[in-house]
Amino acid sequence: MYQPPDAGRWTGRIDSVSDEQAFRLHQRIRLLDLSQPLETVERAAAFIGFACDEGVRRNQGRQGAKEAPAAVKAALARLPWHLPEGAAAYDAGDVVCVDGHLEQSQAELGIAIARLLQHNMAPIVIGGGHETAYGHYLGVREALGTDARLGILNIDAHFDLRPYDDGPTSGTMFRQILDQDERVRYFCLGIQRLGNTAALFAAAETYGCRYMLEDELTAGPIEAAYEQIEEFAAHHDAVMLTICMDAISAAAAPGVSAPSPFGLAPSLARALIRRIVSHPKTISVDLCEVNPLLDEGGKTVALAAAFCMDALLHFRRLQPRR
Ligand SMILES: [Mn+2]
Repeated sequence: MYQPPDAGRWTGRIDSVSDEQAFRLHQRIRLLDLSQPLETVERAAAFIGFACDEGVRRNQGRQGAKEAPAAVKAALARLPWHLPEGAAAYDAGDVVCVDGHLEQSQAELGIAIARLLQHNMAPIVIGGGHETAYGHYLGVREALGTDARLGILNIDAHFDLRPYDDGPTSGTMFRQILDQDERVRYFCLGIQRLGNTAALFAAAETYGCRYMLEDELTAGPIEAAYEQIEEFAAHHDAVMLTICMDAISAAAAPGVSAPSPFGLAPSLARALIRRIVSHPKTISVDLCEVNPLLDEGGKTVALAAAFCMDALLHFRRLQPRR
């Protein structure tokens, strides 16, 4: 289920072969094969793909998100390199889902993410349907140990708190996590009133979820969101961020399973991502639900790549020591 990184994905325009100021990500990316022994590194992040949309299929959504890791990495490759001196970015390959074995592939993703964290690398997970977030959680919990208080921040139009009596899907992850782990709290940013039934709002209440609606965020000021994020992080030992691209306005992100006509403006989501990723307690990020097959002119993929690059540039652990 694990595929080592493919050097062939990291290609693009070359302005100079010697002037590092002119380099793009494809000229600086390092390949990391997780089937080999790893070294602990300083100031590094690693992209890992989760080529899976079995959860979307089970959730009766529109499939295609399994194509996102390849598409988003190809778009990332072309972006300019702006990391500070001494910081490194790796491509750690992809975990794929074979024959609909969602649960096994989520477990495999968890193992990969735990290894990255244990070797001091900040994971940037490129989903996949939002079921990616469950594998992401498994890896984070494994690396943290059972006692740590983990805060999950989700930028999403949906709670993803559906019952999973018939098995996990792309709409059940946070209910699964909250049912099994009393050391987790969940905060969702960008919820759409029309994207969730009254039963799901009731489930959010029952599970003690904190949330901010999209219209509340859009009305601003953004400092109100920053304050809530800060207060949430203060109650936890570590924070993981998960980004569901359907939280973004359908005008900017049409390439998703469930587009949101009134989704967040990209610049507002970017501000939230920067704020969360630069928080010292944030250890790991995923970005999910990009569907290249439904995209228009590649704009959802380009936006996803920009968000991933923003995460890379804002991780506290990649900054120079002061
Ligand atoms: Mn979601």
